[in-house]
Amino acid sequence: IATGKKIANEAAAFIGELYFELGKNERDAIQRINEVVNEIERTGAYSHTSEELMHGAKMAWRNNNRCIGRLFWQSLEVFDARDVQDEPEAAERIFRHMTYATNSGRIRPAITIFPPSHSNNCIRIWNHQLVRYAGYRTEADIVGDSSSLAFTEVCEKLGWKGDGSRFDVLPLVIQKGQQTPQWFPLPSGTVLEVPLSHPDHADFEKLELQWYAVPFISDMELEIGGISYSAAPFNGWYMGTEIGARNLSDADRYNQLPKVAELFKLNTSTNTSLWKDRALTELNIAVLHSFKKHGVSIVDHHTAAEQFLRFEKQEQENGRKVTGRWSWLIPPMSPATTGIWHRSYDDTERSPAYRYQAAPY
Ligand code: HEM
Ligand code: NRG
Repeated sequence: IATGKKIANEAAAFIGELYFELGKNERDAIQRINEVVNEIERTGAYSHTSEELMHGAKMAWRNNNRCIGRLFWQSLEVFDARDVQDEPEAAERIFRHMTYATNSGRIRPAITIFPPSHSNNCIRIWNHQLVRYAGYRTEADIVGDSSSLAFTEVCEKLGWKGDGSRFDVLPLVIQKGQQTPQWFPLPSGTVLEVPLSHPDHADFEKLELQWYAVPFISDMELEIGGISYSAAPFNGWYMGTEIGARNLSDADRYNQLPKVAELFKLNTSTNTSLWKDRALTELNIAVLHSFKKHGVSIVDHHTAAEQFLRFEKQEQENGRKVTGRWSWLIPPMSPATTGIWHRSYDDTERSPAYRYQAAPY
């Protein structure tokens, strides 16, 4: 009863907000709230209409304090997969999402929403992102992406085996209820990758670096009006620094700054040459150049920050407050060159929301 009361309160708040935002009739809102409260009393939960699901997923993006890409929240494509009954069917919907979103490089933001947590058909995707590179611990060091070490072991225990390269794409791992998870290789056509080159240094290709085109976050919960969706993978496009200033450059990830410095013959014997900063700049130039060259959507951090300031203005014009987490919104390169650096943000979390959930392994 207590949890029913909590869901009902959250449902009422969400539906009130949705009807107000979409400029709908207040009496209809009250009627829908009554209907939902009844359903909760009868069954302990309620089912979202397509409109509630679609707008709720968009609101959750708009509410995410850590996301700099929120200007485009209204353009999210929502795939309703609440009818999915088993793991192979879920995998098939995911592949369709990936093909739609990748769109040969003209990336389209999208989300696929699977049955809610209270459903018998509830599923959980074990991958952190739908596309990620494996990480292997060898005697000497780590090959591949160190942030995938634990999950790579899980995949191996399930029977998957990678080639052992630096860029092995991990399989999709889906669990229904409390059953043993099933794994599926990603069909080659669903994964677009970009080999990295530099606009004015031909030898950059010798580093043999690459990254995948689309970030699909697949381990976060989507909560809308008190209903939790434990599988709701979503994607936008990359901001260049995510790849160039973190994934490929963090010392505990691909650690490529010393390699880039060597290629550009920088003086690595002293910090005061700022070789790390110069290497970081060249690497990030290569990321943006390569994505552009291969026709894959990407945004640089200056443009993304400008877009975020436009988002703030747009929200203000619509009478909504913008919340944000400053430490995540500022880009990891030259942050003080962006307007975000010079502002402060209220980090209050609002619902609908994308939230972290405990790893299933
Ligand atoms: C976080 C950019 C689309 C939801 C972030 C981050 C960046 C970013 C740079 C910080 C990531 C990090 O530091 O690891 C973008 C861009 C998009 C986009 C350029 C292009 C359209 C989306 C979409 C959604 C979304 C479509 C959901 C519908 C989130 C969430 C986080 C986040 C939930 C926090 C992730 C976490 O806490 O690990 N975004 N985003 N973003 N974004 Fe976006
Ligand atoms: N930094 C992570 C991805 C986090 C989400 N970033 C986005 N999301 N751009 C990485 O793989 O580097 N998105 O939905 O577009």
